[in-house]
Amino acid sequence: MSKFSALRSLIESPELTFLMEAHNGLSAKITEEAGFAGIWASGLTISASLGLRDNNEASWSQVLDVVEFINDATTLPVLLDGDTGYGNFNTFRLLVRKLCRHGIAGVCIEDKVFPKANSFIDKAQELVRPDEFAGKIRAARDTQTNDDFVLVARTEALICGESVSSALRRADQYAAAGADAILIHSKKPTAVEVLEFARLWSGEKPLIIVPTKYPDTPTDLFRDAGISTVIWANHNLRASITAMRDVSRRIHAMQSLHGVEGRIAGVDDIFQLVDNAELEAAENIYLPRASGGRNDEAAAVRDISVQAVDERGVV
Ligand code: SPV
Ligand code: MG
Repeated sequence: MSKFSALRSLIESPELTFLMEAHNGLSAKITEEAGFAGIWASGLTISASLGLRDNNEASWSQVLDVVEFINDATTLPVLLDGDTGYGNFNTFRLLVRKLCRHGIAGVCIEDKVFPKANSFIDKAQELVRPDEFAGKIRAARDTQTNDDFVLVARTEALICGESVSSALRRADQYAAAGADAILIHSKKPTAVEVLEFARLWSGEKPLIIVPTKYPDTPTDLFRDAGISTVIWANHNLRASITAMRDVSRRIHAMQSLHGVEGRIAGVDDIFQLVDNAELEAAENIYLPRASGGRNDEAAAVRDISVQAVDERGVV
């Protein structure tokens, strides 16, 4: 099964499915190791791991570079957080063409104005006209070069203070324009808004949620509401920030590694995650066996030179 169809089956499956955040190749590998079936390549965490803000400070081609590393590092399908599509319909269709070429299984775009700000930043955010956003969806559909490429339309209507009915109207338009699924985002501390949205949703297309701000809602409530997919959007990065702060502060304070070794992953763990064993096996296949590699070749050249010198009787 291709990564495109793997993501499509996850999103369309009647079972509740989960996508876990990754922001680089390593976090993608850890996500796969944990047992997840798909990856959310988060705009927030990719930006932050580059030391940038979630305001489109990284260009779309820089994001593409990162998502290629993520995709190459794992067998899991990746849904890229494509923000607003990095501009108008034209930049978005260029992105979609590249994503298809690189085997990235899907993209999610949101109906805010470019450059966007993170949904949880406490300041007014602006939506684009729904017909303009629908045009982006249609442009992507006309551009994708794999039939199973997944296109998720995210409405930020609730984030921008609009009503559930306004969010539903937008979602209807996006579904009609060809989106495969609707992501309904909320920053409320409970799931009330998204559950109300799900109750009133036609069910025509699968629903996706990001429960970052309502983390204590029991997952069964999402299941019972007919949600298709839950995205755990930033938890690998946040966990690594906590761990890196802890070890950095400890080593700085102690001026020593004493007591640190047992608390962190070993160097062997790194070798295992990036699959050093595969390179060793490949060396056995592809490097010349008898010579044992470069050092032996260099030694052979030295032997020949010494022999030549001997024969001239210099030594
Ligand atoms: C992201 O992970 O970048 C998202 C989700 O878009 S949120 O940060 O909640 O907007
Ligand atoms: Mg984002």
